[in-house]
Amino acid sequence: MKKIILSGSTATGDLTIGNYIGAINNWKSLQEEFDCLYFVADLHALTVKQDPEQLRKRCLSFFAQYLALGLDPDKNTLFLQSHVPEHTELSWVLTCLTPMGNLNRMTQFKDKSQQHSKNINAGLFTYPVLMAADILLYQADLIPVGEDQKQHLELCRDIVVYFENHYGEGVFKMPEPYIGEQGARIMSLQDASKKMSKSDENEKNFVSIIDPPKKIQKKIKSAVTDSGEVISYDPENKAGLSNLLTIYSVLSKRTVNQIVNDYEGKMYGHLKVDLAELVCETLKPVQEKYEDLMKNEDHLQALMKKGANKARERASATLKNVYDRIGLLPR
Ligand code: ATP
Ligand code: LTN
Repeated sequence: MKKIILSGSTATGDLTIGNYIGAINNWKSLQEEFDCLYFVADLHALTVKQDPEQLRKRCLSFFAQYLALGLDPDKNTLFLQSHVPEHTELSWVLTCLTPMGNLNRMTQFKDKSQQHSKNINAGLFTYPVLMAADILLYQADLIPVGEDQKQHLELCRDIVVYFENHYGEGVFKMPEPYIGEQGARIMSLQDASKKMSKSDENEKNFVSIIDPPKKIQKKIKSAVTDSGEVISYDPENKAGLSNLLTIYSVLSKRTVNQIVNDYEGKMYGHLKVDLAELVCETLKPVQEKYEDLMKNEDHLQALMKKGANKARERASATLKNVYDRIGLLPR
């Protein structure tokens, strides 16, 4: 039996090369060895204000980008979170087991409620419980998530313990974080002290997967670096430059040292021009596939439906067990 992997990305903003390098590219490499479920977390997106028309478009676009980036719908279960109603059903059960105190400690809640101080809704607070439901429904063994999501995964593990203390064992599997080989964290292009984030208000901070080449060139060219002249990897003193070197290294599959050697005696500008070209080259086939996919919405809908059906089969089995265990009558 293959181990089960599950992960998702919230449907906010535009998928970036940070998401690609830090998440989706790794998801892709796992699809041969594991039983993988990847979804678009559209329900999680509702914790911030959304324009309905934009959200609809974005969900379709994210799904198409998953495919274009190489996630194979035959090898993986690819779906939209809202297409599997068991997520919200289990989420309610888990909400009733989760102490407020645990949620109060979540740093993402604290950060996001500062960012969205006019819309601190209850969903923002219970976000991690829905995430726990996402994971536990599928008996997932391993969860590839970035640093920022580790605390949520820890909470999910706590919830399993709370459930088992009250209702006994055997309903959920205890999930573990999956730490990939290259856990590269890509930083913002204008401020390398914070991570590249897809819902950043300033689009100069990130390169989106579907940015046209001209835009990519412009953004990389205007990436903030120090005023030095020697190309070297030094995240502390040359954070901006080091971030560009990291991106270069991951996309070219060469070590940072090799790249630094190649650029000996050259200026930052050279590196930027070459990096922009590399990013455009890497994204070119992805963008072509994406354009193709977006032309045929019916096909995308059909793939979504197929994925959701596959997911529901598994999710409903877990939910049935849960309802039975907690004393709800069969329907
Ligand atoms: P948002 O800005 O909307 O909060 P995000 O860019 O942080 O979004 P998520 O949806 O939270 O993206 O994350 C999707 C996946 O991408 C997660 O596994 C996360 O760890 C990874 N990821 C996000 N940003 C980066 C980054 N800059 N570098 C590496 N990995 C990243
Ligand atoms: N909160 C996650 C997205 C997400 C997720 C999940 C990741 C929602 N549910 C379940 C892993 C497993 C994020 O990365 N922002």
